[in-house]
Amino acid sequence: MVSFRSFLTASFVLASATAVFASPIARSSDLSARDTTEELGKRQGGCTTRLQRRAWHTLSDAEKKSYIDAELCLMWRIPQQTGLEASVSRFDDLVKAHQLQSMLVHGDGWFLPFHRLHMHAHERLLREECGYNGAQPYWDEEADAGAFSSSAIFSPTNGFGGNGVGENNCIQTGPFANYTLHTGPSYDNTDHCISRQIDDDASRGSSTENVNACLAEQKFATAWPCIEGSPHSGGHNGVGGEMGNAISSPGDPLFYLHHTYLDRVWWRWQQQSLPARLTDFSGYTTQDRPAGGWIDATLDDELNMFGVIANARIRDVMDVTGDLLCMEYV
Ligand SMILES: [Cu+2]
Repeated sequence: MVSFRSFLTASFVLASATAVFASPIARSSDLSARDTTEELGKRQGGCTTRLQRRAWHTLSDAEKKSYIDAELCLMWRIPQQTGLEASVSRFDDLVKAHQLQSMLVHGDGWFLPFHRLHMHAHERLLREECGYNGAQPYWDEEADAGAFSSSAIFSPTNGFGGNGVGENNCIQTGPFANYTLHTGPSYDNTDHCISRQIDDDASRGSSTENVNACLAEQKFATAWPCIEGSPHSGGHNGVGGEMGNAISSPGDPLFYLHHTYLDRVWWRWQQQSLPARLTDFSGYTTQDRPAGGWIDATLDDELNMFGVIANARIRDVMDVTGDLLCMEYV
């Protein structure tokens, strides 16, 4: 099994900034309409209409365009709201919430719940701050495993742009070419491009065979390391570049389609035994052993969103059809 360690140590070539962040970001007057999750839950009175998350390749061209346009809005039009160091845009806010606690939300029990909430945060910002009407799509990586380089998801016209080129592997086609990241690589805050270095061999990690092996696990205790192993590494290292960086990988917008694919694997696993798997949760709270000894993660642990959206407890994200997430995979 490819471990998180190999993902963590995936080489990253520091990209020098070739484009200036020339965003005309201005404070948007409708940002005050953003509510905490508690307020939203009260107002909506629970989950009535589930958002339907679909595979990217099943979206119409118009649906793909509306998703990409909303992502560009988060990147270029909506200013940061968290006050976190080096964050300029709302897109940066999401990258920071991952970067700042990378050692807490990988390689331990919090891995799947945190990324589930992080995907929800991204979906919510797209909808509430950038007028997106759809749900967060996922990348059906099983269909592309072993052949990422020929996937339509890298289309320059209907997708996320192509592979990186040149010394720094900066992407130079598609909607996100010439975007300057302010957070990363790794723990640095250095202006750099979105880089990719597609690796078809590494992308085999996302194969149906590997996903099925995780679905066959009987307990969360063994299911989460399986999901974080091959399927997780397959997407990150198969795309490479920024995506190959365990700490700052949310800097590539593909991150959100990759982790939504992984979240769907977890939900498929949970669905095999409901309601039991809505409360099957375990693992430690950290990747490395704290000086005082390991601490068991619990359903009452609070997931830190660093002010991007309200924090949530793990028990609130266990059921994707619950009041907070209110969605389904179709
Ligand atoms: Cu992550």
